[in-house]
Order: sequence, then C-alpha cells, then structure tokens
Amino acid sequence: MMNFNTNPEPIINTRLDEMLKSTLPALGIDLGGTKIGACLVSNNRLINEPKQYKTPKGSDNILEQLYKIIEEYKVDNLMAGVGIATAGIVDTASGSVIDSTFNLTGWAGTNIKNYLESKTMLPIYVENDGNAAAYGEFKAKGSIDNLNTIVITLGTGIGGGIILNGNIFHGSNFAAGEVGHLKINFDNKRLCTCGHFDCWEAYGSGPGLVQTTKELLNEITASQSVLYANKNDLTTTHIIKAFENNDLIAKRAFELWHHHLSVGLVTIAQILNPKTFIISGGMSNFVNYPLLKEMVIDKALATVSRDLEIHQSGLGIHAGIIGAGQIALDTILAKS
Ligand code: BMX
Ligand code: ZN
Repeated sequence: MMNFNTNPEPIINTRLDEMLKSTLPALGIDLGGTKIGACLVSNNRLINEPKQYKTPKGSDNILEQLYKIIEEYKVDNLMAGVGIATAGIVDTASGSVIDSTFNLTGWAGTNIKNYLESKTMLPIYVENDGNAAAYGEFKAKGSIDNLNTIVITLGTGIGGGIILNGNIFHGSNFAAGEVGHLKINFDNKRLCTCGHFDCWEAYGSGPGLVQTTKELLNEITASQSVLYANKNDLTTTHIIKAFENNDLIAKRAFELWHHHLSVGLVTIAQILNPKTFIISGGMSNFVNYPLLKEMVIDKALATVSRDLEIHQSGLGIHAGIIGAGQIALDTILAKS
C-alpha cells in the first residue's frame, strides 16, 4: 500500500526553515568591559561594517543596550539568531553569567539568553568573549592545522580561549581559559578586579599598562616625562601617543608591559605547549610581536618555545564578534 503524506505542509515548512537558517546571517555581539561591538556574520566573516557602542554600567542597563542593538539590526535584516560574546564566566547551556570581575559589576547571575529571547523572539547563544574569539579564529582559518588554537584577548581585561580538537575547552565549571587570573607576582603587589592580587590581567591589560606607567611616574619629576601632567587621568591613549614621541617613561612602561605579557604566555606555553599564540582585543594593536616572542623564548624551556609563533589575530579586534555570530549559526544548523 502506498504511504500518502496526509499533511505535506510541515515538511515544506521544515525544509524552507532549514534553507533559510543555512543562508541567513547571525548577529554577532562582543561585550567587553568598555565597549560593545556588533556586526552581521556569515560564513565565518563579517558581512558589513561593525558598529561600536559604549558598555553601560549595571546589568539592567547592559541588557537594555543589548536588546536595543538587536532591535536596531532587526529593522533592516533577517537574522537566523544572535551570538553574544561576553566578558565573564558563562554557562553556555543556560546562557547565563556565572561569575564576573568588577569590570562588569553586577553581571554575575544575569541570564542573558532568557531575557533577550523573550524580548526579541530570536534564538540567543551566549559564550565567554575569549572563547568566542578563539572559535572565530579557528573557524576563519578553516584548516585542520589549527584544530588546537589558543587566543589571548588584550583589552580592559585579559581573556583567553582554548580550542582543543576543534571544540572550545570549557573545563569543569565553564572557567577554562580565564587566563587573566594567572598569578604573575606574589606578596599582594597589585590588586586585580577579580578581588585577588597579582593576576596577569592587573599587569597586562590596558588598565594594567596604565598602572605600571603611574608607578613609574611616581618615581620621577614633572620635567622627565610629558605623561607627568596626566598622572591623575592617565589613559592608554596618552601612553601610546607619548611612546610614539619617544617619551622615556612611556618607552619603559611598554617594555615592562611586554615583559608582563611574556610571563603569562610562558606559563600557558609550559602547560599546553601550543604551536601558536594568537593575540586579539584592542590592545593587540600595540604589541611588538618580535620583542614579545624574544621575551617568551628567553623564559620558556627550549623545547616548549621551539617554533612557537605569536601573532595578532587575522580577524584583528573582531575575532569575538565573528566567533559569537558563528557559534549562533553553527548551533542553529546543528539543531536543524
Ligand atoms: C576578565 C574576565 C574575563 C574576560 C576578560 C577579558 C569578567 C567581566 N571578565 O578577566 O571573563 O574574558 O576579562 O575581558 O569577568 P574584556 O573586558 O577585556 O573583553
Ligand atoms: Zn584576577
């Protein structure tokens, strides 16, 4: 007996649904301690000009800003879903933030997925920003040579993402890759925004570089550096400008910053023996890669540092946006 499909409509709808899902872009959002970046993502790349917004203070305001961004993109675009890369430890199953440093005060405990799905009616996927950047980098390269990838993001904090055999390594409590909180000093020298002392991030992030420079400025007189005038409102922009003008304190601060970065990288290299460190995030634009590599080689076992490469992400500062969008696309496709 022939088997008639008495209700063909759902099949057509399912196929159409699958086709649409596989061709539509996703919105990728990268939420950092200072800035939020957003862009449509398809095929492991950005498909238009990324937009930037300021990260507001307080979890309600951040959620509201994320909602506004999604609604803004919904006006002119059909999207399969939204991927959100956020600073903080993320439970990717529930889409909520488990823990967060003071860089995003009050963010811990926020269920981003529930809130935004109910308001936007779009599927929302949430991941830690370092993990998303690593996923973006891994997917964009698209070769089996990089099945194991380590990405370090240098920004307001230091984030990290570890791809092992093509998958994000989350650890037992989703906190793998929180490399910003490796200890690079002892005896409570410098307080980190996580509440502990002497974390890598307290030295190697943008604010870490500012703190190092301030400590140098405390040792000198006004005539010895143009930065002295900005001692109390010092920013990375001041330091970079002074460095470009050969200011001695800025040069010393940058040298120390590279030294601090190298100590953290050596610790990770000694544990995981990676082939390459890929550096992303806003501060990655200011790294002197040959100098950093030299400093790492100086401190690591010869076998660990042999052929080790350290370079800036090919996706520049947009690795997190691409990774977030692509996580949404890949998860949606895997489900259909
Ligand atoms: C902090 C921590 C990480 C994050 C990293 C980079 C919070 C809020 N952040 O170590 O989860 O990956 O900073 O963050 O807990 P960014 O602000 O520099 O993007
Ligand atoms: Zn810390």
